[in-house]
Amino acid sequence: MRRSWDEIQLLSGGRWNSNPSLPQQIQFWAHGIGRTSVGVEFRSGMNSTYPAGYSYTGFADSSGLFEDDGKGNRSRLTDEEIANWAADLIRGVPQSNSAYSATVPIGGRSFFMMLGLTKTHGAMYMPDEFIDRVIAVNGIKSVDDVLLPPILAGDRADIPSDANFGDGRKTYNDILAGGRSVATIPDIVHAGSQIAASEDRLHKTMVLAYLAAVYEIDVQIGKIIDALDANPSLRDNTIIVFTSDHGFHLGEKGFWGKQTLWNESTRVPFIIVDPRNQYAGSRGATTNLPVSLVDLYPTLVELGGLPDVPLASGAPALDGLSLAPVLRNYQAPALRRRSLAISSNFGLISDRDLADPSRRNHTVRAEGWRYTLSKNGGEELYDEVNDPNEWNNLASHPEFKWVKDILRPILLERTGQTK
Ligand SMILES: [Ca+2]
Repeated sequence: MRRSWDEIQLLSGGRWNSNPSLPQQIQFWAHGIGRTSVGVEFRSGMNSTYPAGYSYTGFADSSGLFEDDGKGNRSRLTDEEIANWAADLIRGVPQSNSAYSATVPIGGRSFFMMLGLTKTHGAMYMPDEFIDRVIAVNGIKSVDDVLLPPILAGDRADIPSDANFGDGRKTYNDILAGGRSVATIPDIVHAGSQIAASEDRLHKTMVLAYLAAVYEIDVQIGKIIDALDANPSLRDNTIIVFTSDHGFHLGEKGFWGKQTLWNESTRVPFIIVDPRNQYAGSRGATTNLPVSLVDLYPTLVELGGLPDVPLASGAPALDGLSLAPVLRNYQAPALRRRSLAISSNFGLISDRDLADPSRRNHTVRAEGWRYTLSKNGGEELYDEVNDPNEWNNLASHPEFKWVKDILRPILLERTGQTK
């Protein structure tokens, strides 16, 4: 089994929130932005762990809630605080009077800034202006006009009983706590993670709130990008990465939430912008290459021109692959045969075994296929080209055994799964 910086969260100690320390390479890069002895601040709306020796100055409210006096005055969202802080720093505005911390304006040397925005995390409780904007832009007259994602009745009939989703009830509770659009929520909470067809209107309301949260994020990112564009010394040489830690079901497979091993949950936004990139053919392009968040670190090391990743004596190589070749040529022929994305979850909360990494559900996404193996040996196989909704589980079809024969050993080797 290979273990590396980027798989620590998956494999060490059975703890799923043990984020690894920022690698030394990036620490070096980060020098100069902050005011601590190490030199970086983490600004996040989430109460996450952070490397020893770093200052965490995130905002205490991880819920994203806000106060509104009903007269057009509201407190700023966590995301707005973070984006404003970042934009000011990029503009060179001195931060000594900041309510949160004093920081040194960046400029004149390399820097690494990591910003964690809270939305689209629950609660799905958004200021009216964001909801109203989504309604206006999409020409929606009422919540009944909201489009729902494609959902196949009985979709889960062909998957193993022990697969594949996490426990979604907390998400519903978050929504409940949020108020606004779901104040009159019916039985959906009691239905656990399932969305019943009769609850169409509630479902559409939830999707609308989610879209408003997406729009809110878009606004904050716009502020940061505008600040970068206005700073000539940073605009043309600052690498931007936008990503997330997971995707989200908006009802697909009867599920609202995260922590499944299907596309809706395992896929993340993943945008890399390197304004120095001279290969214009890749600019704005997208690729179907399966990539993974473990690729981010080697990618940043290469794009930043940092020395190769130092590994302790006897340590295995990193699992991630630098995606710099994709920026140079988005078809990245050299990467195609090697790139895989592996995701894991614990399954239902009542059936979790946090002490044993081999007792989790794992999935591997290769180009064109997904193969999933549950901790009890249940299998799923999807043809991602002809069945992008992952509706037809092909794991028991003899004609696709050849796919399993390729992907199953890879999944076993990379995850320590034994069944
Ligand atoms: Ca199905």
